[in-house]
Amino acid sequence: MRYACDGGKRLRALLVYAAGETLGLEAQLLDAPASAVELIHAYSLVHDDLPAMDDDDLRRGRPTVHKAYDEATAILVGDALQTLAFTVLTRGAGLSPAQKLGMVEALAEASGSCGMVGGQAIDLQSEGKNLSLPELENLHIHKTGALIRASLKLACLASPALDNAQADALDRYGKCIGLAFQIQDDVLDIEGSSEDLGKTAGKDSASLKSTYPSVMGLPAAKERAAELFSDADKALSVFGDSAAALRWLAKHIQSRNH
Ligand code: GRG
Repeated sequence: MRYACDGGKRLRALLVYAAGETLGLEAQLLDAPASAVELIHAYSLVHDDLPAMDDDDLRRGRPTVHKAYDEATAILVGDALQTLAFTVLTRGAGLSPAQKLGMVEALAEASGSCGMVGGQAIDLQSEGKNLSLPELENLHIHKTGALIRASLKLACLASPALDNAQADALDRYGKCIGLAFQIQDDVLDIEGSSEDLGKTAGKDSASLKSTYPSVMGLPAAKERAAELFSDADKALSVFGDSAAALRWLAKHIQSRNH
């Protein structure tokens, strides 16, 4: 489990903390939700890499968990990381029982069949098919976007005085960032210096998947990502300077090369 959690950009945790800063929350309140969302993310990567799914040999520049250990261990590691996420949430310091319950519900919803797992199922069913743009967008809204969006929601749930305009703005930012992140991931697979570039070389599943560049062409995919980053920035206008960390994160994601 420690091996699976090593490394990574910690993007989802950073989103929780940055949204918390925007809402004027103490960082300590966000330790549990930030850890929980990263644990779910780590579990999803371990299972996504399994031979029955994407069958990848490398993750974060090292052998995947089933390569470093074995397949049965990787399944159990994913299972245990997932349940640990909810244990961590229930023990969140400074959060009321109602806040913890809300967070458990939000994270479960985003991770399960209506969120990330649902997206992964659509992804598996889509292999070898040419998806339309709305179909591809729907896949990624669930597979990658749901957890990114949940990161913002977890921060909202830690706030005692949140108004609807703030909640809507953070949700819009999360939606835009989630999709833009995925488009950029597809673009980096083609032209970036991704640390995992080539990890799927020779694996059938990688070449059978629709991507933003394959569906709309590389220039249009880059344009769509830029548009989404700009929409994310606009969504933050209600916060003024207090959203500086979220603006910085969006810029950082936009300029990443892995
Ligand atoms: C197996 C239930 C289940 C779900 C898997 C999220 C997911 C669903 C699979 C990941 C597949 C993948 C590589 C998608 C591309 C975009 C993405 C989510 C990349 C990994 O996230 P990063 O870049 O990873 O935030 P790090 O390593 O930085 O944490």
